[in-house]
Amino acid sequence: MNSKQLLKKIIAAFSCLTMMFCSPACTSGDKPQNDTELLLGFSQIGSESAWRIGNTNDIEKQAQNYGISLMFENANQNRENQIAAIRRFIAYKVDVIAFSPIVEDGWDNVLTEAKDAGIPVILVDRDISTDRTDLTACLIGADFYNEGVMAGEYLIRKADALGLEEVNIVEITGTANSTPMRQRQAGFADAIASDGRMHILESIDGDFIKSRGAECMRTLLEEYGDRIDVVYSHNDEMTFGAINEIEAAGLVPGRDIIIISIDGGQEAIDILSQGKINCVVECTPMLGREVMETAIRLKNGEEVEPVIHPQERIFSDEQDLSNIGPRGY
Ligand code: GYE
Repeated sequence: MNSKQLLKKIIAAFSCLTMMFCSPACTSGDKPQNDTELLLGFSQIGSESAWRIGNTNDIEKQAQNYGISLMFENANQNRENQIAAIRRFIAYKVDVIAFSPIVEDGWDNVLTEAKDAGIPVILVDRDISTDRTDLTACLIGADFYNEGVMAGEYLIRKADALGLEEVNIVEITGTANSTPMRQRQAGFADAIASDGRMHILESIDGDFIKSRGAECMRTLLEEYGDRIDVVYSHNDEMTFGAINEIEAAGLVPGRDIIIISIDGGQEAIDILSQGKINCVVECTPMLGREVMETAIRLKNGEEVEPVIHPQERIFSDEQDLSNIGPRGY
């Protein structure tokens, strides 16, 4: 038995064990038909948010559903760990590599190694920046620019509804040089650009992490005090951190300060329903099914779509929020 066969046996045995201990909620109803034997290496960014954990759970669940052996690596928010994981996938001769690049730059070398080894690569969730067009097969992830646009358009409607003449915004951004950070910023800025009432006082890096979101908000409140009309935060975790700080400063989030978030996990929807968040733009982490379908197609040498965006919506205080189903993350 060579090392790849051994690895597949170990992963299969482990999958059986997890299946035995899994609650009924882990098993999904209709099992997809798949006869393709496949070892998929997946490098995840980390566990920084409910979104990320939901994404990991979905990838694991769908790999099991499709009978795909998964070699899963968590990089703990570190690009070098991701590069090392991809090198391990190449050494193990996985059939397909999928990964969510924490930042956009720095991937050319390792992806050239994957290409030379003949292993197709799927970008999941985030994009890379490169002059090469032949290093990856496709991108499966959200349209972050459009999410920013939806956030900006909501704010214009809200300012109209409240009759605001001047709107001072602070922006708490995600991980610097990551695709969602760059595109959520650009989409929002473009959407409000021609509205003379809108002023971005400051954009500050919260790294998609709750504690950083809180720190950023503390700094912003010290600097601008009650001049702040709006917080636009690039993910739910940073929003939660910011809300705690706003309340600690004696202000009422959702009323004294308009709060706009992105992701739409269960906790954010609950807080939206309580009125402490005004708008949440959905970003779905449920990308597992597309990833598995695409990996199978690549293994079989079939063509795949270069970019696949899931459908996304907006939740806000403009709507009846009583019938939003469980979010699953
Ligand atoms: O919004 C955030 C996560 O890349 C879309 O990363 C993802 C973002 C998501 O940590 O919560």
